[in-house]
Amino acid sequence: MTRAGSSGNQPPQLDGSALRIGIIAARFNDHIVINLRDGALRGLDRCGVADNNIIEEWVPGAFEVPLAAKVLAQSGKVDAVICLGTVIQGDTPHFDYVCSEAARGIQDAQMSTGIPVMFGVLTVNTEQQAIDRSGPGIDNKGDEAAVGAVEMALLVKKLQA
Ligand code: INI
Repeated sequence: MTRAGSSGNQPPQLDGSALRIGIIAARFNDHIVINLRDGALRGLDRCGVADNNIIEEWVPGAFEVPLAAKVLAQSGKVDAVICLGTVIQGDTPHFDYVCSEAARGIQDAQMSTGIPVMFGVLTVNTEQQAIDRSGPGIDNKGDEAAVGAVEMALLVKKLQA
């Protein structure tokens, strides 16, 4: 069944021209995260978000992303926040702690602020999996998170109106 305004997993046409969007990106594995950031900027551009309505800040690692995202969401300066990072499985349980706290903290940031906070953090077993998810196409997870941020920001505004 096709529902009005949707087709498969594609969001309806999104007009982000009046939106202000934040990006919080983790420097750890920045050779991957920079490509997620570029993907996010492409996604925002396709949705009509103006360059001067984008605030971008970097933090040391994925573990620090939730706090920065929450403070930015609380600031009143943005309508949604895109969180970007890359956590790659290593030899110790560190991976599990960083992933689960990043995911938990990001969900907490959006639930406690009422501002959409998108989970564009790769949690992968190998570097190749990260490379495959941060390429130039629309399957780039930063791009995906950006389009989701615009969709959610517009939805929250509509529901609040
Ligand atoms: N941070 C990441 O963003 N990705 C990782 O793969 C990673 N690993 O593997 O350790 C990582 N660790 C750093 C962590 O996010 C914090 O910055 C650090 O623990 C200081 O709080």
